[in-house]
Amino acid sequence: MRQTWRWFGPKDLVSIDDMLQAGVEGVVSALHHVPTGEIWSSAEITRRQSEISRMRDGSASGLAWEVVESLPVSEDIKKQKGDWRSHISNYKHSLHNLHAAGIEVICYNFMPVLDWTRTDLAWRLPNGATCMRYDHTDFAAFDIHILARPGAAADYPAAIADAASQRAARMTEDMRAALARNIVFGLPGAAENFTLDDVRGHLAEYRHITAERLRQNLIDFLSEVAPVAQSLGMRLCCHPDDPPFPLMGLPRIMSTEADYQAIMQAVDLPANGITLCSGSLGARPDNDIPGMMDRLGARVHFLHMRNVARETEAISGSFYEAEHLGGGTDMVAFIAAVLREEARRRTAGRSDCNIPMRPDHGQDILDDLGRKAQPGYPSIGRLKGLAELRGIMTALAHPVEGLSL
Ligand code: DNO
Repeated sequence: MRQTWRWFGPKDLVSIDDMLQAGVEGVVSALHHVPTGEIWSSAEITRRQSEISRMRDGSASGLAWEVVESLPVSEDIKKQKGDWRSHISNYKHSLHNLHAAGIEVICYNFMPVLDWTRTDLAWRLPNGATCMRYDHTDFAAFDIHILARPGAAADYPAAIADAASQRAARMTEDMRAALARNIVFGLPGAAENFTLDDVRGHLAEYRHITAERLRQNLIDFLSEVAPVAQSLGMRLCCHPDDPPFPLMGLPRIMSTEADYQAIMQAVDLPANGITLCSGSLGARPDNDIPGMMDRLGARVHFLHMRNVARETEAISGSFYEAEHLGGGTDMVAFIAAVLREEARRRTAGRSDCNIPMRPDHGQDILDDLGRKAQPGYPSIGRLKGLAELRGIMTALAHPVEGLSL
């Protein structure tokens, strides 16, 4: 596995030096300032590469931009409206420019309107650390009473809708504003920052888009871009829905193993691949992450390693972001499955037998607290996660374990 780290660019509180000291081998980044749908120019790509290549004192870092997360897919492409055809052609153009710069792995997602979302960005744990949390009742309170989406109450079990009404009635204006901000105003890496009215407008446009339609739109997009990626030797990898269930009445189509299987089969090219995010997928009780790695591994081009603790067995339910080795996913089994896949690739002579992984998210601990880094992306919490994951990787690959890789 290639140990990578997400870097949001020069404004990131984590420096290139910090990443090196954390033992990072490669960098995951994106041109967040380029509006979604526009071409990523060679000049902008080169600028980011040179920012990554230098330490604070100007010496060479030895680090390179290895994974794009994300080259975002526009709402127009997802809905097949407006400028979608020119956005697809711009997407291909960006792929060419990234290829010319030597970058091969491209992550994206196909979540309608909202990218990843949480209701609480700094939930206090008993030890004083904080983490992100998704509370389904709070989300329902937002959906039914703050966004006031017509018909929203019917999308929740009666007990959740009732509890949401009681909670909403007790919320002050400040609490309502904070909840709305957490949910829709864009977490790090999200392609858009929406207002409530923007969201209402988008929801109206999705009224006639069923899950089947959205899946077809993804297939149409991939039928155009995956052959380009394939011919350039690049690997596209779709990030799962986070959380992995429908929100605000919108379809979500990359939430389960069956979802991935359908898309992999529909555009059956190695370049049409997967970002296996154990944290996103792990929020559903019916997703078996090590099993998915075993069964879909040949197409997994990027790994997000993170854990969540589910608070209910319901498919749509509350969860919080646990420590990397805590929570519901068996990380040792997951990492063992990745190592088996890498061994298969080595035997097959594949050049991509070192799959990039990054420690995804982290709890805010120690000096992270009060530092106001990007939500979910503290330096020490992630460093702890990476160190723990690296320990497992090292142990499982060690000959004394007798694991013949
Ligand atoms: C959250 C991230 C997401 C992810 C995009 C991929 O921490 O995993 O922002 O980058 O959904 O397109």
